[in-house]
Amino acid sequence: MLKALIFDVDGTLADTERDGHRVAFNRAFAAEGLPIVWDEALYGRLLAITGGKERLLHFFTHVRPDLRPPGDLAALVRHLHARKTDIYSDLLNTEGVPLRPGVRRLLAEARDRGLRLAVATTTTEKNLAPIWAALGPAARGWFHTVGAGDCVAAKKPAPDIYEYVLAGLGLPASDCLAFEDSENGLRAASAAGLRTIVTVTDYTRDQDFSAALLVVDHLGEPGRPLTRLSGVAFTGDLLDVDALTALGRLRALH
Ligand code: XBP
Ligand code: MG
Repeated sequence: MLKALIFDVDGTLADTERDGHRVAFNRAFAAEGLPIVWDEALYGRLLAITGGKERLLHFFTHVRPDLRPPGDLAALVRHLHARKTDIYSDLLNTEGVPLRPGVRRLLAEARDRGLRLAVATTTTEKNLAPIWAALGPAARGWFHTVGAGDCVAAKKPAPDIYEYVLAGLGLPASDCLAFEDSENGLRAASAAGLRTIVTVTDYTRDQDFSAALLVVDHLGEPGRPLTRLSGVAFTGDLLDVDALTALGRLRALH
């Protein structure tokens, strides 16, 4: 019996990586006088590392150690990431939040139909404020449980954040569906026992989603039908609660 929907944030609720997080990282580098620019292609590769602090550490350690400033790297990473996080909030508050197709529609219907909502994200909790604001004045209250960033020790693809959220929901994985955009996220949700629907992004469309229940380009809107890319044979134009309830009765592809 489908009782809850668990959403990833970046790439799933909103398309925030290329023009949001990436731009914020670059503005933080510039603000700190560092000669570093993460272009779209490089950032797409760096997204293999989840977590902004972990991504920065990976960059300075394994990608461009020649650009690593002198001194305590862990302290530099914490400082840079805090600066980036402030810039990111300002950026989304001024540029707007690119909610993905069908997100607002599905969240509203799920609430009307009594499904619990939750968030399971690697991003820093402070980065959720613009998302709540974009969804509506009381949107944070729509979500029964929010798991974000450092509330767990191991980030995606580890299952920790999804296990944290399932515990918060007080539901078994079998009563829930997860929504993700990336292979790291799919691996995390699958490892927590969750059947997962993937809505791909430009950065993730070529990743391995063979463990997903269903892979689509987006959730669909009236007049803007989704395209099924792989997974179970779904023929609808959009994913609504009735469609998800039917999908929730299917076993994931493993
Ligand atoms: C995506 C991530 C995050 C963001 C950057 O999170 O991996 O690290 O790229 O945010 P998800 P931070 O897809 O799980 O929502 O810099 O705050 O980590
Ligand atoms: Mg994501």
